Amino acid sequence: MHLQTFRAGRWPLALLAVIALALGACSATATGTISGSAQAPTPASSAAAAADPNGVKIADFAFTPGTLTVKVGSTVTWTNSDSAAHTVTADDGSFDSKSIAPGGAFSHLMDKAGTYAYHCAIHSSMTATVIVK
Ligand SMILES: [Cu+2]
Repeated sequence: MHLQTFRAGRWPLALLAVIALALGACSATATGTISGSAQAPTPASSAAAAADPNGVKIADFAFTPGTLTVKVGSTVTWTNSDSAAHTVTADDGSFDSKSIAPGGAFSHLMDKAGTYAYHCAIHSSMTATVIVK
């Protein structure tokens, strides 16, 4: 008598557990669908952050920009994105990077106003200018 009552009381609990599991599975699926569609394409902000106003890119045997204007006290960084080694050599000898390997970089502090023409000592056709104001 007592055992039968005990067992009868257990069954609804088991059913509730099954229902709860089923509901849990349903809500989990719904949540997954929502978060999946909420993954909107994120704007490529890294491209804007990579733009250095005092940077010169070396690529395709050329300095870009060909003329860079910076303020006195700026550090200019040349990045060699080419497949060949290059140099950043001031025509007046005020700075010289020596050979910059592909993927390498060279920085120089522009602490005096002036117009600095420079070239690549390896490839004489590569010329550019930094104007320091
Ligand atoms: Cu070069």
